[in-house]
Amino acid sequence: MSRLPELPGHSLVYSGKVRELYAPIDPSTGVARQDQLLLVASDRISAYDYILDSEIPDKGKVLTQLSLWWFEQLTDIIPNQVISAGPPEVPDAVAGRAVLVQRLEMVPVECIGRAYLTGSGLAEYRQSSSVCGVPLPAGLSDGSLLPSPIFTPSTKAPIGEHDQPMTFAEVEAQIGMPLAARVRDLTIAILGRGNEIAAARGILLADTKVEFGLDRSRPDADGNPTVVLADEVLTPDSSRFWPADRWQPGRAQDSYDKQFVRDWLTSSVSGWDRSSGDAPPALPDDIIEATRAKYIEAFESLTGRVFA
Ligand code: Q0Z
Repeated sequence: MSRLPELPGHSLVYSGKVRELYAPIDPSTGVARQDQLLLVASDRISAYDYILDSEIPDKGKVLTQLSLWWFEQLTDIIPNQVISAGPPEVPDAVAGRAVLVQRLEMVPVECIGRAYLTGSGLAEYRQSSSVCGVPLPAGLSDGSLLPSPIFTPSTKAPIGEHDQPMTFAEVEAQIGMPLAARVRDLTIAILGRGNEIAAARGILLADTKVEFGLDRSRPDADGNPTVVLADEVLTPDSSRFWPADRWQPGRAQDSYDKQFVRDWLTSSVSGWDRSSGDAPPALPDDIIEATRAKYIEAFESLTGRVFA
Protein backbone atom coordinates (compact mmCIF):
# COMPACT_ATOMS: atom_id res chain seq x y z
CA MET A 1 0.00 0.00 0.00
CA SER A 2 2.54 2.65 1.11
CA ARG A 3 5.07 0.42 -0.73
CA LEU A 4 4.69 2.19 -4.11
CA PRO A 5 7.14 5.09 -3.98
CA GLU A 6 5.51 7.05 -6.85
CA LEU A 7 4.55 10.55 -5.66
CA PRO A 8 3.37 13.09 -8.26
CA GLY A 9 5.47 16.26 -8.38
CA HIS A 10 8.34 14.55 -6.58
CA SER A 11 11.42 12.60 -7.49
CA LEU A 12 12.42 9.60 -5.34
CA VAL A 13 15.87 10.21 -3.85
CA TYR A 14 16.13 7.23 -1.51
CA SER A 15 13.97 4.39 -0.27
CA GLY A 16 14.92 3.20 3.20
CA LYS A 17 13.73 0.27 5.27
CA VAL A 18 10.72 2.12 6.66
CA ARG A 19 10.86 5.58 5.05
CA GLU A 20 11.31 7.35 1.74
CA LEU A 21 13.07 10.54 0.77
CA TYR A 22 11.84 12.69 -2.16
CA ALA A 23 12.96 15.90 -3.81
CA PRO A 24 10.08 18.23 -4.76
CA ILE A 25 10.05 19.10 -8.47
CA ASP A 26 10.00 22.85 -9.14
CA PRO A 27 6.83 23.29 -11.26
CA SER A 28 8.28 26.30 -13.10
CA THR A 29 11.36 24.42 -14.33
CA GLY A 30 10.35 20.76 -14.01
CA VAL A 31 13.63 20.16 -12.20
CA ALA A 32 14.08 18.54 -8.78
CA ARG A 33 14.89 21.09 -6.05
CA GLN A 34 18.31 20.78 -4.46
CA ASP A 35 17.44 22.74 -1.31
CA GLN A 36 14.50 20.74 0.05
CA LEU A 37 13.49 17.16 0.83
CA LEU A 38 10.18 15.50 1.61
CA LEU A 39 10.67 12.86 4.34
CA VAL A 40 7.90 10.26 4.17
CA ALA A 41 7.34 7.74 6.94
CA SER A 42 5.62 4.46 5.98
CA ASP A 43 3.66 2.06 8.17
CA ARG A 44 6.37 -0.58 7.79
CA ILE A 45 7.89 -2.10 10.91
CA SER A 46 11.11 -4.00 11.52
CA ALA A 47 11.79 -6.73 14.06
CA TYR A 48 14.88 -8.88 14.56
CA ASP A 49 16.50 -7.04 11.62
CA TYR A 50 13.73 -7.96 9.18
CA ILE A 51 11.18 -5.67 7.58
CA LEU A 52 7.94 -7.50 8.28
CA ASP A 53 5.33 -8.28 5.64
CA SER A 54 2.67 -6.73 7.88
CA GLU A 55 2.30 -2.98 8.27
CA ILE A 56 1.11 -1.19 11.42
CA PRO A 57 -1.73 1.15 10.38
CA ASP A 58 -0.97 4.80 11.23
CA LYS A 59 2.58 4.08 12.41
CA GLY A 60 4.01 6.55 9.87
CA LYS A 61 1.60 9.28 11.00
CA VAL A 62 2.17 8.69 14.70
CA LEU A 63 5.96 8.79 14.36
CA THR A 64 5.90 11.85 12.11
CA GLN A 65 3.59 13.75 14.48
CA LEU A 66 5.66 12.71 17.49
CA SER A 67 8.88 13.84 15.83
CA LEU A 68 7.28 17.21 14.98
CA TRP A 69 6.18 17.63 18.59
CA TRP A 70 9.69 16.87 19.85
CA PHE A 71 11.22 19.39 17.41
CA GLU A 72 9.05 22.03 19.10
CA GLN A 73 10.11 20.90 22.60
CA LEU A 74 13.74 21.27 21.58
CA THR A 75 13.73 24.67 19.82
CA ASP A 76 15.49 26.35 22.76
CA ILE A 77 18.30 23.77 22.40
CA ILE A 78 18.63 23.63 18.60
CA PRO A 79 16.93 24.90 15.43
CA ASN A 80 15.36 22.24 13.21
CA GLN A 81 14.96 21.40 9.53
CA VAL A 82 11.15 21.72 9.30
CA ILE A 83 9.65 23.90 6.55
CA SER A 84 6.10 22.53 6.51
CA ALA A 85 4.11 19.53 7.69
CA GLY A 86 0.86 20.48 5.98
CA PRO A 87 -0.69 21.25 2.60
CA PRO A 88 0.21 22.30 0.00
CA GLU A 89 3.88 21.43 0.65
CA VAL A 90 2.90 17.97 1.91
CA PRO A 91 0.73 16.20 -0.72
CA ASP A 92 -2.61 14.71 0.41
CA ALA A 93 -1.36 11.23 -0.57
CA VAL A 94 1.10 11.33 2.35
CA ALA A 95 -0.77 13.74 4.65
CA GLY A 96 0.25 13.44 8.27
CA ARG A 97 3.21 11.20 7.60
CA ALA A 98 5.48 13.50 5.65
CA VAL A 99 7.46 16.64 6.35
CA LEU A 100 9.05 19.10 3.94
CA VAL A 101 12.49 19.94 5.26
CA GLN A 102 15.49 22.04 4.48
CA ARG A 103 18.10 19.94 2.72
CA LEU A 104 21.23 20.13 4.84
CA GLU A 105 24.82 19.07 4.58
CA MET A 106 24.61 16.07 6.91
CA VAL A 107 27.25 15.56 9.59
CA PRO A 108 28.77 12.16 8.64
CA VAL A 109 28.59 10.65 12.15
CA GLU A 110 25.81 8.70 13.85
CA CYS A 111 25.26 10.67 17.03
CA ILE A 112 24.08 8.30 19.74
CA GLY A 113 23.32 9.26 23.31
CA ARG A 114 22.81 6.65 26.01
CA ALA A 115 21.18 7.15 29.39
CA TYR A 116 20.90 3.40 30.11
CA LEU A 117 23.20 0.56 29.10
CA THR A 118 21.95 -2.04 26.60
CA GLY A 119 22.41 -3.38 23.08
CA SER A 120 25.75 -2.79 21.37
CA GLY A 121 26.83 -0.49 24.23
CA LEU A 122 26.40 -3.32 26.72
CA ALA A 123 28.32 -5.72 24.46
CA GLU A 124 31.21 -3.26 24.24
CA TYR A 125 31.13 -2.64 28.01
CA ARG A 126 31.40 -6.38 28.68
CA GLN A 127 34.49 -6.54 26.46
CA SER A 128 36.28 -3.41 27.64
CA SER A 129 34.50 -1.77 30.63
CA SER A 130 34.06 1.22 28.34
CA VAL A 131 31.85 2.33 25.45
CA CYS A 132 33.33 4.33 22.58
CA GLY A 133 36.31 5.19 24.78
CA VAL A 134 34.14 6.34 27.70
CA PRO A 135 35.18 4.39 30.83
CA LEU A 136 32.31 3.07 32.96
CA PRO A 137 32.19 1.76 36.52
CA ALA A 138 32.27 -2.00 37.17
CA GLY A 139 29.10 -3.91 37.96
CA LEU A 140 26.71 -2.51 35.36
CA SER A 141 24.22 -4.89 33.75
CA ASP A 142 21.67 -4.92 30.92
CA GLY A 143 19.38 -1.94 31.50
CA SER A 144 21.50 -0.17 34.13
CA LEU A 145 21.08 3.57 34.51
CA LEU A 146 24.42 5.12 33.58
CA PRO A 147 26.09 7.47 36.09
CA SER A 148 25.48 10.21 33.53
CA PRO A 149 24.41 10.15 29.86
CA ILE A 150 27.21 9.33 27.44
CA PHE A 151 27.94 10.14 23.79
CA THR A 152 28.66 6.92 21.86
CA PRO A 153 29.08 7.91 18.20
CA SER A 154 29.34 5.43 15.36
CA THR A 155 30.37 5.44 11.74
CA LYS A 156 27.71 5.88 9.08
CA ALA A 157 28.19 2.55 7.36
CA PRO A 158 27.15 2.01 3.73
CA ILE A 159 23.65 0.46 3.42
CA GLY A 160 23.58 -3.17 4.52
CA GLU A 161 26.74 -2.88 6.60
CA HIS A 162 26.84 -2.43 10.34
CA ASP A 163 27.87 0.85 11.97
CA GLN A 164 31.11 0.70 13.95
CA PRO A 165 31.60 2.45 17.29
CA MET A 166 33.94 5.48 17.21
CA THR A 167 35.84 7.25 19.96
CA PHE A 168 35.37 10.96 20.46
CA ALA A 169 38.95 11.43 19.19
CA GLU A 170 37.95 9.73 15.92
CA VAL A 171 34.94 12.02 15.56
CA GLU A 172 37.20 14.98 16.19
CA ALA A 173 39.64 13.77 13.52
CA GLN A 174 36.77 13.40 11.05
CA ILE A 175 34.80 16.63 11.57
CA GLY A 176 37.02 18.88 13.68
CA MET A 177 37.01 19.79 17.36
CA PRO A 178 34.47 22.59 17.47
CA LEU A 179 31.82 20.59 15.59
CA ALA A 180 32.60 17.32 17.40
CA ALA A 181 32.10 18.98 20.80
CA ARG A 182 28.96 20.72 19.58
CA VAL A 183 27.22 17.54 18.31
CA ARG A 184 28.28 15.66 21.47
CA ASP A 185 26.83 18.34 23.74
CA LEU A 186 23.68 18.65 21.62
CA THR A 187 23.12 14.88 21.61
CA ILE A 188 23.36 14.75 25.42
CA ALA A 189 21.13 17.81 25.81
CA ILE A 190 18.45 16.36 23.50
CA LEU A 191 18.43 13.02 25.33
CA GLY A 192 18.36 14.85 28.67
CA ARG A 193 15.38 17.00 27.68
CA GLY A 194 13.68 13.93 26.24
CA ASN A 195 14.07 11.99 29.48
CA GLU A 196 12.91 14.93 31.62
CA ILE A 197 9.68 15.03 29.65
CA ALA A 198 9.25 11.26 29.17
CA ALA A 199 9.92 10.30 32.82
CA ALA A 200 6.90 12.31 33.91
CA ARG A 201 4.84 10.19 31.45
CA GLY A 202 6.07 6.74 32.51
CA ILE A 203 8.53 6.26 29.64
CA LEU A 204 12.31 5.87 29.81
CA LEU A 205 14.41 6.82 26.78
CA ALA A 206 17.30 4.37 27.07
CA ASP A 207 19.19 5.78 24.12
CA THR A 208 18.71 7.76 20.95
CA LYS A 209 20.26 8.36 17.57
CA VAL A 210 20.11 11.91 16.29
CA GLU A 211 21.18 13.38 12.97
CA PHE A 212 22.59 16.84 12.52
CA GLY A 213 23.00 18.94 9.41
CA LEU A 214 24.87 22.12 8.64
CA ASP A 215 23.31 25.24 7.20
CA ARG A 216 26.25 27.00 5.58
CA SER A 217 24.02 29.89 4.53
CA ARG A 218 23.60 30.72 8.24
CA PRO A 219 27.00 31.33 9.86
CA ASP A 220 26.91 31.95 13.63
CA ALA A 221 28.71 34.75 15.47
CA ASP A 222 32.02 32.87 15.19
CA GLY A 223 31.55 32.22 11.48
CA ASN A 224 30.70 28.51 11.94
CA PRO A 225 27.73 27.10 10.03
CA THR A 226 24.53 26.69 12.07
CA VAL A 227 24.03 23.12 13.31
CA VAL A 228 20.43 22.06 12.63
CA LEU A 229 18.49 19.07 14.00
CA ALA A 230 17.56 16.83 11.05
CA ASP A 231 15.74 13.60 10.23
CA GLU A 232 13.42 12.23 12.96
CA VAL A 233 13.92 12.78 16.67
CA LEU A 234 13.04 10.80 19.81
CA THR A 235 10.70 8.40 18.04
CA PRO A 236 10.50 4.70 18.88
CA ASP A 237 12.35 4.04 15.58
CA SER A 238 15.33 6.22 16.56
CA SER A 239 15.33 5.58 20.30
CA ARG A 240 14.67 2.75 22.75
CA PHE A 241 11.47 3.49 24.66
CA TRP A 242 11.02 1.44 27.84
CA PRO A 243 7.94 1.34 30.06
CA ALA A 244 9.24 2.84 33.34
CA ASP A 245 7.08 0.63 35.57
CA ARG A 246 8.68 -2.52 34.14
CA TRP A 247 12.28 -1.33 34.20
CA GLN A 248 14.45 -3.89 35.96
CA PRO A 249 18.18 -3.81 35.33
CA GLY A 250 19.80 -7.24 34.99
CA ARG A 251 17.63 -8.49 32.15
CA ALA A 252 16.60 -7.45 28.64
CA GLN A 253 13.96 -4.73 29.01
CA ASP A 254 10.54 -4.88 27.44
CA SER A 255 10.20 -2.68 24.37
CA TYR A 256 7.45 -0.07 24.69
CA ASP A 257 6.28 -0.47 21.10
CA LYS A 258 7.48 -3.83 19.74
CA GLN A 259 7.06 -6.21 22.67
CA PHE A 260 3.86 -7.84 21.33
CA VAL A 261 5.54 -8.36 17.95
CA ARG A 262 8.68 -9.89 19.46
CA ASP A 263 6.79 -12.11 21.87
CA TRP A 264 4.51 -13.41 19.13
CA LEU A 265 7.33 -13.98 16.60
CA THR A 266 9.43 -15.92 19.12
CA SER A 267 6.49 -17.91 20.54
CA SER A 268 5.81 -21.40 19.22
CA VAL A 269 2.47 -20.27 17.73
CA SER A 270 4.20 -18.16 15.05
CA GLY A 271 5.92 -21.22 13.64
CA TRP A 272 9.03 -19.09 13.03
CA ASP A 273 12.53 -20.10 14.02
CA ARG A 274 14.66 -16.98 14.42
CA SER A 275 17.84 -18.97 13.80
CA SER A 276 16.54 -20.52 10.56
CA GLY A 277 17.43 -17.57 8.33
CA ASP A 278 13.83 -17.57 7.05
CA ALA A 279 11.91 -14.30 6.87
CA PRO A 280 9.38 -13.94 9.69
CA PRO A 281 5.68 -14.64 8.98
CA ALA A 282 2.93 -12.03 8.68
CA LEU A 283 1.51 -10.85 12.01
CA PRO A 284 -2.00 -11.77 13.21
CA ASP A 285 -4.54 -8.93 13.30
CA ASP A 286 -4.65 -8.77 17.12
CA ILE A 287 -0.86 -8.29 17.31
CA ILE A 288 -1.05 -5.57 14.64
CA GLU A 289 -3.86 -3.81 16.53
CA ALA A 290 -2.14 -4.08 19.94
CA THR A 291 1.07 -2.67 18.44
CA ARG A 292 -0.78 0.20 16.76
CA ALA A 293 -2.32 0.99 20.16
CA LYS A 294 1.15 1.15 21.76
CA TYR A 295 2.39 3.72 19.21
CA ILE A 296 -0.71 5.81 19.78
CA GLU A 297 -0.37 5.44 23.56
CA ALA A 298 3.24 6.64 23.40
CA PHE A 299 2.22 9.65 21.30
CA GLU A 300 -0.71 10.55 23.55
CA SER A 301 1.14 10.10 26.86
CA LEU A 302 4.15 12.11 25.74
CA THR A 303 2.37 14.95 23.98
CA GLY A 304 -0.85 15.08 26.03
CA ARG A 305 -2.61 15.35 22.67
CA VAL A 306 -5.24 13.04 21.19
CA PHE A 307 -3.99 11.20 18.11
CA ALA A 308 -6.34 12.08 15.26
C1 Q0Z B 1 17.97 12.06 5.98
C2 Q0Z B 1 16.37 9.27 5.74
C3 Q0Z B 1 14.90 8.02 4.31
C4 Q0Z B 1 14.00 9.73 5.64
C5 Q0Z B 1 19.42 12.00 4.37
N1 Q0Z B 1 17.34 17.54 6.24
C6 Q0Z B 1 18.08 16.63 5.55
N2 Q0Z B 1 18.98 17.05 4.64
C7 Q0Z B 1 19.71 16.17 3.94
N3 Q0Z B 1 19.60 14.85 4.10
C8 Q0Z B 1 18.73 14.33 5.00
C9 Q0Z B 1 17.93 15.23 5.76
CL1 Q0Z B 1 16.80 14.71 6.91
C10 Q0Z B 1 18.68 12.87 5.14
N4 Q0Z B 1 18.26 10.78 5.68
C11 Q0Z B 1 17.74 9.58 6.31
C12 Q0Z B 1 16.18 8.27 4.81
C13 Q0Z B 1 13.82 8.74 4.71
C14 Q0Z B 1 15.28 9.98 6.15
F1 Q0Z B 1 14.71 7.08 3.40
N5 Q0Z B 1 19.14 10.72 4.72
